[in-house]
Amino acid sequence: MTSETILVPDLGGADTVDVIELCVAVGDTVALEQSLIVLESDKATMDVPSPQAGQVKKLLVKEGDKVSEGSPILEIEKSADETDAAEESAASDKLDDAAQPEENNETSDGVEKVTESEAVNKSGNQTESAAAKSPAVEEDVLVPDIGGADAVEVIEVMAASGDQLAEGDGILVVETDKASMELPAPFAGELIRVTVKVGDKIATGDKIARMKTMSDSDQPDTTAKRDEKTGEDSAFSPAEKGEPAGKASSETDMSSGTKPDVVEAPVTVEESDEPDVASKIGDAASAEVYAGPASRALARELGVDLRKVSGSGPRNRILKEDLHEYVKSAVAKSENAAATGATGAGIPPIPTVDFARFGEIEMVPLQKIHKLTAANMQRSWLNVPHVTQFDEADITELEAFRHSLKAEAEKKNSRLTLLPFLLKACGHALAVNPSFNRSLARDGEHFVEKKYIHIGVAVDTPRGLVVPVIRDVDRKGLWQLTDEVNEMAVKAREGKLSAAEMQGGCFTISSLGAIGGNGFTPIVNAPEAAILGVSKSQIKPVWDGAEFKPKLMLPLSVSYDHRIVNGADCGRFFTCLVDVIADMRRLLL
Ligand code: CAO
Repeated sequence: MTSETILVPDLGGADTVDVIELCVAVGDTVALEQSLIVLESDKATMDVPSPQAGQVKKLLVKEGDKVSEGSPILEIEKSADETDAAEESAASDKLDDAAQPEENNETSDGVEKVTESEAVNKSGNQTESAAAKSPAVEEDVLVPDIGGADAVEVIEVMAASGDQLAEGDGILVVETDKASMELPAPFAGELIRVTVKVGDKIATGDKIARMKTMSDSDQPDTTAKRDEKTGEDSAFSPAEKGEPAGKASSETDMSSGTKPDVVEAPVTVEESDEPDVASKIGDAASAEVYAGPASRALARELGVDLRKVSGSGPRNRILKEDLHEYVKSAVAKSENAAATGATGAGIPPIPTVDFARFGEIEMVPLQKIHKLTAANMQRSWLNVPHVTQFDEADITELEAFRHSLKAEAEKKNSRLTLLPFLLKACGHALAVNPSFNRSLARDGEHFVEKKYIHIGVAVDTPRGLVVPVIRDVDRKGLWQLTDEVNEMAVKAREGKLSAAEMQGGCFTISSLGAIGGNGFTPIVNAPEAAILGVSKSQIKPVWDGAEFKPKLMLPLSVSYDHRIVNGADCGRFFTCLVDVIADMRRLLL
């Protein structure tokens, strides 16, 4: 095993650059071409990939350091395989050299070496020929040498038909697995059309656009335009050196012969009236995306749209930390929205309306109880597959019985309403139909069947809706239930209920009987299995088999969680309930 010091490669003309990111630490095992550090000049970044596999022995730079070509970056201890391969390769190079001492245009890995003039000719991005162009000559713009990458993906189209481009202005942004780069206009002129779209794969020599050259007098002030866009010249920008984009990569030769990743410049997507271009670049027109290959790779992995991320690096460069922050805050936002019921996950939000446009409005703040109710309702509505069944109970005899007890209740300083009777009837129906006294276990594998019967009662208060729970309903007599309901209703209206008094319910009764209505569909108070809605009783003609008789009928509705109980279960529960309400003597059976 041998150690090797990795040096800063050719920086494409930049004197000194900043080390802005260390991608590895001492002891890390790195693969060939794995990013070691990220360098940055005034407006471009570059990953330096490892020229060999091995283990990082020593870091010779830290973030914030200034380095230049040839500066030592780190020491790598080559793996045994690497060392053997390198020795074999060196031996074979010696043999090859002996056979072909000169004019060898290929590197040992078969990549063609391209000289500057050859690159210009091959790429078709002939800056020199553009300079000599006569006015208004149309010419295809081809993909320049992109540093050995087979095919790269077009990720952004930056210019639109009719744009007047200065030499070096970006037309496209392309991306490989590890790097992205702008493909610039090879000469100043008018962009006639872009012939590729986002998602296309393109390679060196492919046509990407057609441009019309301009006479010297028509040429925009390139320097001024460049300054406006990025602040100043890029030390890394191949276009500004009169070279095809990506040439810095193709010509950069590290000590090992491995090329650094393609230079990356900030990408400015400008607004355009051109509809096809607008759709290509998405809604975030004019957004600036300035991120290194490592951040871009992470963004892809996390599924983050970089245009939505604010960069905290120099000149707003998007760092990996920014992506982590973005994801963290997105998760928090969505959880918060779900908790307050503002919007459900994946549910399209209700459009915002400027109500004041239509008349006078007042902003009434939500109390905590409103927020909690909204969140609970939303959670239940979204999670529980609701079904509601309706029926009517004949309460003629029950009401007669209740009224007969009124005087007795008054003596007890109590108020006997219909509700304690309904509690008693529900307690019985739940005991007889235990599937209604279940909840779904969190593991999704079990029902939790409760051996107690605690029933919540929805109470309308000036602050909002609360649901105190009456415990062991099946074991309590009517007078005790009456007292407890009255006491809970008073506490609820005075805002004196404790949290414990609102917990542990198995089933809920929501009575709007004193208020009115023929029927309604109550929302299950999840994780309970069902809820009873009580509406206003009315005298109705009921056929008894021989004649119509006036009966006091109580409209009832039962909403249930169809994951816990099915329609037949509800039919049985409901029949049991209606029967016992109609004749309370059944409680004795
Ligand atoms: N049909 C016709 N009249 C009825 C009735 C019904 N189903 N239920 C009650 N009444 C009338 C009767 O006249 C009764 O007086 P008498 O006992 O003297 O006959 C009177 O209303 C009693 O009403 P109440 O509201 O004082 O007492 P209650 O026990 O019926 O109800 C409570 C108590 C706390 C449930 C109720 O006050 C309440 O807050 N209900 C609202 C619940 C609610 O908001 N549900 C909706 C939840 S989802 O938004």
